[in-house]
Amino acid sequence: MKLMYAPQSPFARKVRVAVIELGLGDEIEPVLQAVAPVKENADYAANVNPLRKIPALLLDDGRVLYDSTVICEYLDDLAGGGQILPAPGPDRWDVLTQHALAQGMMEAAVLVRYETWLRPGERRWPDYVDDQWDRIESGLDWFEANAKGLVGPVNITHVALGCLLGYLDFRWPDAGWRDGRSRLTNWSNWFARRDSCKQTEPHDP
Ligand SMILES: N[C@@H](CCC(=O)N[C@@H](CS)C(=O)NCC(=O)O)C(=O)O
Repeated sequence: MKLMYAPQSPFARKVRVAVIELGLGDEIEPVLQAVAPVKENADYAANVNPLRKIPALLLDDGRVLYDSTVICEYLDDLAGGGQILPAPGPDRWDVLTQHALAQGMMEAAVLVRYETWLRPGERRWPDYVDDQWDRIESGLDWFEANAKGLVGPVNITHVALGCLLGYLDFRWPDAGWRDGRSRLTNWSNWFARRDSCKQTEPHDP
């Protein structure tokens, strides 16, 4: 299987962390793929993902899977099921909802990145950027208040949250998300010690 990824992408990192946590490293060949809004990428759109986004997983039988959450579900199945996604039951809904929060924060962070790095200066909309940051801050507060629930075997919420926090450190090292959030900081230190985190540190290509 081929994983279309970029080393700075938090969504692609989610899949790369999941691959390592699930012990599937030998089955995946990473393939560097450059994508960005307003970048024409007709081949990729026609043959891989019409949305022109990474990550995408090319299966050996020719099928293509996207997005990161779908790929994580597929990999979880491949690893026997019930590994990073709980089996059906109340826990599953809690994990999926918390994952949706971490995923939404990641989407907000990538929107801020595009708005401040890609969009020409004269067309930027500071209120929009502030609003996205506000969503990220609210999510961080929620995880700080509920950090006790972040224990136990690694699941897809941990993977997404760890990648989001890593992306904040990578793009905005002075943003200070740790300030007043000691429980989330401790949790992040635990996640940072995992091999899956160390082997997938974000960097520009
Ligand atoms: N919901 C998607 C989001 C993926 C995504 O937005 N990836 C970014 C890179 S971090 C991308 O491909 N951006 C290119 C673009 O928006 O044109 C997922 O979970 O995989």
